[in-house]
Amino acid sequence: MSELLQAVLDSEERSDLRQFFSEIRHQDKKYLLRNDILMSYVEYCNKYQKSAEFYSGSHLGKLIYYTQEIILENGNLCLIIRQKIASQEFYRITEDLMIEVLTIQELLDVRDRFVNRYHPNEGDILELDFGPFYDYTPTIRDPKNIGKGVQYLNRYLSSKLFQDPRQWLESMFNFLQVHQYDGIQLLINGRIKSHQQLSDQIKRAIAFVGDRPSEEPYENFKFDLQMMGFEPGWGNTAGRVQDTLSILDELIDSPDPQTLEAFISRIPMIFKIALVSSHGWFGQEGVLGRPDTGGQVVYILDQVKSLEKQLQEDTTLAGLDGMNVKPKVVILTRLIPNSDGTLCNQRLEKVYGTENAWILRVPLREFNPKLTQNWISRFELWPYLETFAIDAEKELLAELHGKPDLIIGNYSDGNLVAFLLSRRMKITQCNIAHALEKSKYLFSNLYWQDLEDKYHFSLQFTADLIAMNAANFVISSTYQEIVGTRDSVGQYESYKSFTMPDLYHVVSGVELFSPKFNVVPPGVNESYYFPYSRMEDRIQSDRERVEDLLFTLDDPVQAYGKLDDPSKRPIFSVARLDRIKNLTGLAECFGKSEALQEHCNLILIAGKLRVEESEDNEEKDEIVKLYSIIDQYNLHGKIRWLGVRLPKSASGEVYRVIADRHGIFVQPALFEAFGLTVLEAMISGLPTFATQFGGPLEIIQDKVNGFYINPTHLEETADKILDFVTKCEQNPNYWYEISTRGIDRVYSTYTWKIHTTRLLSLARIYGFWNFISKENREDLLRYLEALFYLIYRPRAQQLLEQHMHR
Ligand code: UDP
Ligand code: LCN
Repeated sequence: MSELLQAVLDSEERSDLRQFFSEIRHQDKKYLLRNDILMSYVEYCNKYQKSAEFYSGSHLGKLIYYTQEIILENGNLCLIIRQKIASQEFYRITEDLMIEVLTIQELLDVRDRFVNRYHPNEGDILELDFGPFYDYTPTIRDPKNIGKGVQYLNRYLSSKLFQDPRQWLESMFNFLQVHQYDGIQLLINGRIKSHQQLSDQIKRAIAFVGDRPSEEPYENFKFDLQMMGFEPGWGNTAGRVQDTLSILDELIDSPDPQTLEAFISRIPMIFKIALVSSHGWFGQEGVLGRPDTGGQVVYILDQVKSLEKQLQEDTTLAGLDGMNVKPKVVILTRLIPNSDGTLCNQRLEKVYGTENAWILRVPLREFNPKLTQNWISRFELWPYLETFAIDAEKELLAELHGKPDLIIGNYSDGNLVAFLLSRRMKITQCNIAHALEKSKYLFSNLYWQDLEDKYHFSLQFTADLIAMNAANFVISSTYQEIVGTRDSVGQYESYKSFTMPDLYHVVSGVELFSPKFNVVPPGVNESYYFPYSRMEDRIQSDRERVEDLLFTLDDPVQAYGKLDDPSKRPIFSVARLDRIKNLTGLAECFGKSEALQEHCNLILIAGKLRVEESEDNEEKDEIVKLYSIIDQYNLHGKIRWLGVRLPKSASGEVYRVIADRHGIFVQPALFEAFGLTVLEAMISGLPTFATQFGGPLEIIQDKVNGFYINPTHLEETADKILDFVTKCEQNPNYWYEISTRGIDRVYSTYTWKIHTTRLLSLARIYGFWNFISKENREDLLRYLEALFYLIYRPRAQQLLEQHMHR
């Protein structure tokens, strides 16, 4: 039993526990989430005049802190306690404090009963359990190492592999033989016939290149190497070839995981990459701002540019330039015939600033042209994905002249397509979620049937389970995306167990300790976003135009609000007008603090100004709300609301112009999976205040290079900002200090260069281990296929029927 629970029971706090539970029993709420539990506890402590020491220092206080949920059932309480990251315990506690440990199955039944969806007489419900498939694969033990999968895998597998040197050499020899580019053999040829010979020839070749000037180009001695059994791929100069061969030589003689990683990272095995973002509305201009795009599009475009560059660099270093090797990256998305003036109806579009990166658009089959000719929300796309994958495969093969070496899925729908494609083509699959809806929408699984018409979560969560289990590796932007924090459940963690009443129970949905999870955060586009102080790279006329737009321009089409005093320090934010982005919360926070209004103006860039311009209900509500907050707090003269969506070049200048005026950036989202705007603001030099719920918690180090805010506590947030502003007024250096440290933080940790180097190294290493260990995942993949055909597909077809009648 939970040590904490036991400690409470064994101490005099036992009566407090009984009393507290009795208070809970008398509440109206029967399903309490963490926030409700904490609030009830505060009320309890106030009512019974408990000391501050008791509130947080007692066993009970700690127990409450770790209790994620309480469900009331027939006077009993079911507690879900998460005392450790990624691990939960379940208890039923009766009125007289009898305690029973619940199994996950029992807990899921409790939840079903709570929503009146428990029908034991009609037979058992389908249980999904991925646990057994992970029984034979290595798993990380310490939760703090979750997300460092590849390091762990390397250590684990190398120690196994190196135990049998003969076998190890044999495997390496086989691995070196398989690499080709467009049918041309790389690395070694048939002259090297065995692993013993490989080892001898490596030493010969090292001696041979060692006698040559280090800078001598590979082309000069390539035929000599070929005679010894070595094909292109080892390096572009004598020095580089010698280096690579020496690493391999060392690896053969005294293998260790670091040397192995260093060697595999040099192997030319990735030339063609496909990225899938199927729900689309994917383009380079005019596409941001639909409810479902935004960061995902920005992320992928920047990632692709950086990937292409990295692949080119790697190819050059490997000495393959002479072979006319041209890496290619393709973003696969849907073609949308009615594309609203964007290029989303164009089959192929080159990615700006690249040589060989493309957006490839494949249309959905025309089931009901009224729908399929148009943009379709990501929540409705499910019926089209299977046929999309079939059609896309042909197009991809044609476009890439063969199979990609790596396929990267984005978001739930793109990851499902990536699964289907990599299953058909047998290639390494990487998943990127950006955000998982399951934790974004409260009770989305428990009430899925009520939400189905609007959201189709039964399809989305099934797709998620399939894709995340199928992926060879998963990239997350943060640690907490996988397993949360001490007090909050991670996005992937929320798939560990859950009920979809009447559909299935998931008793083990994902192995969070699997080395497939790797934290690889994104970067920021450094040609658009750079520090305000780099005046030499800024264009004076752009700067003036942006200044005018932000502070003075009188144009009702673009801007609402005229500032009484445009010289006040600007508080700035930019986001889509989603409820969850909470720009209205920021306006209210500003409205509530007259002191803040005395010192600052509030500048918001929020896409639209008028309800008529929006097709999205959430957005419409937010527009109405923002106007009413401005009126309610009489913010006229103190706020500017810009209804524009700026091109990137201008948006970079916006942050810098705010920084010129020693302004600050606030990201007030109720939850933010990662938060690219936080990086953009910080690299521009803006002291940043960002939500403590989600990714920003890892990007920012509180009070060092930015600040956390709790966007649900408006007064507290206003005070934090005011405190900073007052400090800066007393000591202008303070602003510079935070600004500089923010810039440093981004350059040291969040660049695309770091991201892609890591990503490609992961792809190579997972590819290597798949080859070497012949990891047998066929049983898992068959199980996933069964899920796809037996659960996903019939539901997708049902939805398609509905679409046909629209
Ligand atoms: N963005 C923009 N114009 C806007 C709003 C947002 O260019 O009016 C960009 C913003 O600069 C950032 C991205 O869209 O690059 C939003 O990404 P983020 O991760 O902050 O949030 P998401 O929209 O993906 O939830
Ligand atoms: C989606 C989100 O919601 C953001 O938090 C991320 O920054 C963005 O995607 C890019 O990954």
